[in-house]
Amino acid sequence: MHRLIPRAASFLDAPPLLSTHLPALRLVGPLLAARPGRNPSRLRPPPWLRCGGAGSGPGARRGFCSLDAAKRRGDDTEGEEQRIAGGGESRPVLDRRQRSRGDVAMGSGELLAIPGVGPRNLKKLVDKGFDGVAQLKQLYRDKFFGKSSEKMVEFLQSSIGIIHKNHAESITLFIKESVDEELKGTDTPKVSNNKRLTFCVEGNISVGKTTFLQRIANETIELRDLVEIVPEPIAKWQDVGPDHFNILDAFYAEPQRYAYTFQNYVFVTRVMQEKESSSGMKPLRLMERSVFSDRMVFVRAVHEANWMNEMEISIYDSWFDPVVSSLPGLIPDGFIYLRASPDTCHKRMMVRKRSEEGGVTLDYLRGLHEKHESWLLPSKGQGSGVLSISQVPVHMEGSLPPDIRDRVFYLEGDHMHSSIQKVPALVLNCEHDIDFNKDIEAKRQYARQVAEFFEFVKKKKEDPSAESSNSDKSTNKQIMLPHRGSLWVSEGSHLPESALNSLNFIRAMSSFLSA
Ligand code: TTP
Repeated sequence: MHRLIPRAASFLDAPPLLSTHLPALRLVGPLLAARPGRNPSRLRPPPWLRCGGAGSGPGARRGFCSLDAAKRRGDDTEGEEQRIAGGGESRPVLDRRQRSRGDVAMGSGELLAIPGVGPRNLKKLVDKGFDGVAQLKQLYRDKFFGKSSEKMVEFLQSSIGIIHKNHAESITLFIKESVDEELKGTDTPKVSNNKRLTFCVEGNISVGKTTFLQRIANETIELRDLVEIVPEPIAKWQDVGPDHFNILDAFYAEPQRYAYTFQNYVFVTRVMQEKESSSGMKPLRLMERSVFSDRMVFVRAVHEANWMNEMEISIYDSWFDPVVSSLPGLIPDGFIYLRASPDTCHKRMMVRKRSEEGGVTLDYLRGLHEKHESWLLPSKGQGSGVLSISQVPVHMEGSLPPDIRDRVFYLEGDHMHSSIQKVPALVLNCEHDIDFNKDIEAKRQYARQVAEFFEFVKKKKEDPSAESSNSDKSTNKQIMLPHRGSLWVSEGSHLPESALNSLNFIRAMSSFLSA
């Protein structure tokens, strides 16, 4: 949204030297990848440039159209040693493969079809007992299914001895896609769906949720194979029915008239979207917003502004609870709160200039900010009206990686919606603008933290008993009381700004560029 940067994105993981040549690389990516000495993983073209039609196997889906191309990439990955001395050219792929088959176990020849496996890596794999693709797939299923690809990459490097990270990445991707393909044809989707986790990305208007999802979740090795992204259905709000009504626009033009209608439609589109995205294969589903931000933030705001009257809020609440309770897919396993000041969000909103939002004031954003804060951040207020959020239980803290230890909170309290009691929330500081094209490290740090949070939540889910037996060890236990019309409110004072500053999770992010 704001600050959307032209999508040369998949190259962003390339080292700076390469990234200075992005346009050229994008145009000739596949050709370059077929040349010896190039690094195919880094030069992989973005998804929209990949070839789709040539075959349906994993090799074909990897972006270079055919198994031959995939083989070329594998060849290429150990390209230096394959060059004909002095000539700077490669031998035909088959020559090399035929020769190498003589050197290693016959059954392992199929491993050479994996991009990233040339004679040297083949030998290393065989030496470690991986005689064929089947063993690698088994390894993936046993140890890495549902985890970040990075884990298998690390394993291939540290335990098998594959030196180049891009080789390990290529092998991982190939094996992962092969297994995913196989699972599609079996009844295992159910299994993987059970294991699948859903996180919702929250934050004020214009904070950067869409950018976060596109640039961080979609384009980093830590996350891209792991997550399926479900963007907010704004397009549906802008184009309703055969007459193409724009209900977002109608709401902002006449909020009193359309607040209820709009919030109702927002909810309906989320339900439809949840259904549409529910059969995905990837272990992590990242959704932009949730029915809970609708309720905890926007419905509260429009009610406070008297744009929704008592009757309307009562009607909303009368169906909200029962519908949410009957649709477990709407309830996330975790929240990721992108946090920035209302001023920053306002500036970003001005830059992006979404036509419907011309009348959205800084004050309105301040109100939304407060509501996000009281919902997703720890609060130290006392007495009535205090939203309860706790630090993670002491015994769980140890399993939180240091990077995110201070930024994970549990939502809980007597009047928190029962469906999201104890759901953890990761708070990420998004106050500073990041140039995602330049600050690759910042981008990867975001991705790493999300991946770590994902691992943490996954572990927690696998061992829920440990948590419940220790839930009394949570700290900061407080109660949030309902306000008129059973709206959730928080009147408690929040943690002091100095404490929140400790949420500055990327100190290294000093090189942010301003807008
Ligand atoms: P956001 O959901 O905040 O989406 P965004 O595109 O602003 O996010 P970002 O820039 O961070 O990627 O809001 C979309 C628009 O819809 C915005 O004008 C606020 C409005 N809206 C409501 O009025 N009520 C709601 O319940 C929701 C979810 C959005």
